[in-house]
Amino acid sequence: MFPARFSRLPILGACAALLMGCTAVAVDPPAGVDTRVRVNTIGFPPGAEKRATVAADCRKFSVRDVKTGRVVFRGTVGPASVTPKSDTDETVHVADFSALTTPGRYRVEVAGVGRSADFTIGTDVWNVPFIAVMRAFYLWRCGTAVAGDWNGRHYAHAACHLDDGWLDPTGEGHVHRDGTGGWHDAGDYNKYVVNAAVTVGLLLRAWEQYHDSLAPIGLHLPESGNGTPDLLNEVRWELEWLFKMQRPDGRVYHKLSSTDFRYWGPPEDDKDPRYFSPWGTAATADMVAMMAVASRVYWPCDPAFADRCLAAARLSRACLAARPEEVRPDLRAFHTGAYDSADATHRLWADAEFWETTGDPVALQEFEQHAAGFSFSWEGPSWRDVRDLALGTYLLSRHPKPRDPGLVGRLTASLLTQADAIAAVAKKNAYGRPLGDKPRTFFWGDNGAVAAQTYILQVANTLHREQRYREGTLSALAYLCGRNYYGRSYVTGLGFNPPEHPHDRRGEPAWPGYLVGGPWPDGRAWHDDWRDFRTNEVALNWNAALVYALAGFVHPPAVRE
Ligand code: 9MR
Ligand code: ZN
Repeated sequence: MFPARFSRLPILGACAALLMGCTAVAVDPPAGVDTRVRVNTIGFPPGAEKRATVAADCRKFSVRDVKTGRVVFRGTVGPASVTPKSDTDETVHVADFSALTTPGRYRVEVAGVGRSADFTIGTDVWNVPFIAVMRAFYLWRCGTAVAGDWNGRHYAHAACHLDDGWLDPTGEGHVHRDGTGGWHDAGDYNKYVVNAAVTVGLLLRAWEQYHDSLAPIGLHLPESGNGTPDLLNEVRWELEWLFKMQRPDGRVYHKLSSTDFRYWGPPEDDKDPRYFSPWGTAATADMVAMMAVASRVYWPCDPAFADRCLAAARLSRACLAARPEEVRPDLRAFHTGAYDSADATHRLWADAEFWETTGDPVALQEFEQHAAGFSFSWEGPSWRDVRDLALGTYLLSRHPKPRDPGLVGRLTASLLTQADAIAAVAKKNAYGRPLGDKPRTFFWGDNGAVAAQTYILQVANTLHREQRYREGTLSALAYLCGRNYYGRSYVTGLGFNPPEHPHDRRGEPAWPGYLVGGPWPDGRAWHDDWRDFRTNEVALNWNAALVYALAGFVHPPAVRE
């Protein structure tokens, strides 16, 4: 299906190297910027909606071309909107400059208030963020040395956690088993299958929906230029670890972790012993789903690897078939992340992916039977609930075998209803935040959920093209990149005044390309403080959702043949 495109990769690898050196999104010094003028500080595609939020009394605003010094747009802010007490308790105005479509570098100036940080209007504004946020996965690699440069700084660590790990908590005795490799989960260095699953699911869904624009994007990986597109090279690093989490009987260990979060420091100096946990059915179902998707996605570039993936999917599927009852992992030996969730949506996802890859009629029958009880979510895929990945696979299916038309109709309606509602909330919210501003929309990892909501919007847009779905996704990106209460980017190394002190055991300066968890329990509760793991940690699942959102807006550099 893809080989013709893959053959261009060596040329495009060079483009990637160029992009890595790009300074278009260099961090501006905060001097001169009034953070009451809040705008997406990465930028806007020329034809997109463009809004800033001003948390001050004001009327007139203008947009200035940073290079020429000329004012290129004048406008009047919209009527004051008072956001509810549950959000940020402010009175704000919205400045709309969507009519400005000329590529360039600009800032918003508000009479009597001050100016925003600089931003870009251009077709390819999201390319470099995509590369940085995707490369963050490479920098998360465990069991190997990693290195990279960003904004003039060098980031590196030596090979880590080469002793992973011990089987004691599984009841298999004091036995060593190879569990090296994979990605660290977050600010901590543990490895959890269930969080890996929603991550791999989102990354491979980004690939399935947007491979035309993603295939030429190089990530400057050790594997770059091997004929496999770099997004797939990076995800394979995790898949190779996931094979090691599967027992010969198909059961999947839930995690590989130290017993507590005590260690803080470079990963290669972490000598705390690390253990496999007992297995669970959510992780086992996730293995089926991930390996089934991988098998069809990798098939065009590496059929032998695709076969390994399919064999792994079959093995865990057989194990699940024999265990219809839920098995929650026994995590009593650990005080680290639990990621312990009910298995129903994970099993649903396993059926959907297994069917899509193999056409297995039993998987289809099981999926259609169970899907009857599900609709699309509001928050998008999460480690706790992967129903959206399952339902999305069914609706986007390319499988020739007929699906239940009644179910397709009902799920399509559910998807479009949710997408319409999310887009409407994003449009109405003073900061363009698609989760809205009610108290229950501020929770652990809400920035990740803002990014994950774009899954609903972009799957809807693929099935039923609507400008408002694209605008909803751009609104989510704008919020995360500076149009928020803080007037700051929530992504390390990108945009204006990004987090400098994330909760990340690798320490400072902050490693680049990571979305931090976000404010909760209300909109003013984020702290750029490394001790605040509740609002300022980085994590695989949140970054994957951001990659997915960005993937819809990547424009590959023109290819010279
Ligand atoms: O993202 C997780 C969030 O939904 C939970 O409420 C929270 C507490 O259990 O844990 C979060 O995940 C953390 C994980 O447990 C350990 N690694 C860091 C993760 C991000 O904070
Ligand atoms: Zn490691």
